[in-house]
Amino acid sequence: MKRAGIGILLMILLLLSHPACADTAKDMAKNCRFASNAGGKTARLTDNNYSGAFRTGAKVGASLQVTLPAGASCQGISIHWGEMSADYEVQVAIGDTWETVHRGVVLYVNEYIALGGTNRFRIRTVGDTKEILSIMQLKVYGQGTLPDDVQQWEPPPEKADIMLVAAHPDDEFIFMGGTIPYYAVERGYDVVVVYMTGANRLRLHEMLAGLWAVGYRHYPVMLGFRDRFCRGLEEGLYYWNEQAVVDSLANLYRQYRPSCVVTHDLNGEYNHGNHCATAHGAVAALKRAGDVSFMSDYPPYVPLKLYLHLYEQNPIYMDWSQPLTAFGGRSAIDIAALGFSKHVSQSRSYTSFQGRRFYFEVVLGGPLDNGAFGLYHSEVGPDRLKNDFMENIYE
Ligand SMILES: [Ca+2]
Ligand SMILES: [Zn+2]
Repeated sequence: MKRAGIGILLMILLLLSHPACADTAKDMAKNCRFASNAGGKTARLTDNNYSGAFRTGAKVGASLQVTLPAGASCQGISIHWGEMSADYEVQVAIGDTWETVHRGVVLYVNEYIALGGTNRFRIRTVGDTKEILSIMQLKVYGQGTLPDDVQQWEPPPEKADIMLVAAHPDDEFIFMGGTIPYYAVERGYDVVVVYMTGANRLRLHEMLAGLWAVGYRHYPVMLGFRDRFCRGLEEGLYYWNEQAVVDSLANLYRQYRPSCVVTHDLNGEYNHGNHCATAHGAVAALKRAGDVSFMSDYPPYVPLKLYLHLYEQNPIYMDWSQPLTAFGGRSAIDIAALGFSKHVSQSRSYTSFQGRRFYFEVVLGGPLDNGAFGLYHSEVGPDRLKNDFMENIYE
């Protein structure tokens, strides 16, 4: 008994001294002092709200200066950008001068920048034109292990094993179920996630939080079509412009050379015109991408397979309920539901479908079963196992 007690004590001491058990870095933004040289509501930087951004007036070198509490030091910051088109730089204070640690365009809507331990820094626009600095939320991390939800995005893979084409943020989970956690994380395939719409800032930040939560690390591709509810294919293609839809998807096929494409139901899931246009565009783009007379920056390429959600010919079934090693035994559907839970503004939203109220949620089964797909196009023969988007693909 005594021995065990000492053993446990030793173990606790060992755990305490082990760097992996170091404290989680805290967000100190609320305790910082903010100073802008061009106005803007600095309270919006820390209100955990994505409907209004801190936004300066237009100024050459518009800047936000951040001073930490005395004695505190910041290892890095997360910037959740508002609408920002200007180049920017982040500088840390060294005595009376400023040293630039990062400079560039806004690549990702949510960026982490390491500052290496500083008490005072500033974020400013660069160039000799009047620009606006716009930030939705700022996180200022002290020392310790960065929390898991600090997003550090990587560019999309150069070549995709799977390209998932969703109309809107949240469709990737509601209708494509466990595709992202299962293929990108559990099986380690290169997955490119494409959204037809660009979405507003709030939806954009929710989308990134959702992708990050399921372990996806590549920044998604957004085509910027307008999110607008309309009924059916005809309206859907009219609002988005059919040729623009097909050309932009054909371009992406050529650029990322996906072995397999996974997208919406031809009937728009519940006849939503944006979903119809996405599915039909993805199908029509097969031909366009392979057409030598279609000019783009990349050579012709045709994806080997294309799956449509709910397509009744050549059906396959993805049972997302299997336990996954990468997620400690949790299933792809559980993880997809976790991703969807980050879409806070969409929770409890619903549509009417087949005379019934259909709540948007991530569950297997039901009339819009996110495990049910069909093989629309294949250059590698028919599926036999009918449970794997990557069946017959060996490259
Ligand atoms: Ca805010
Ligand atoms: Zn949608």
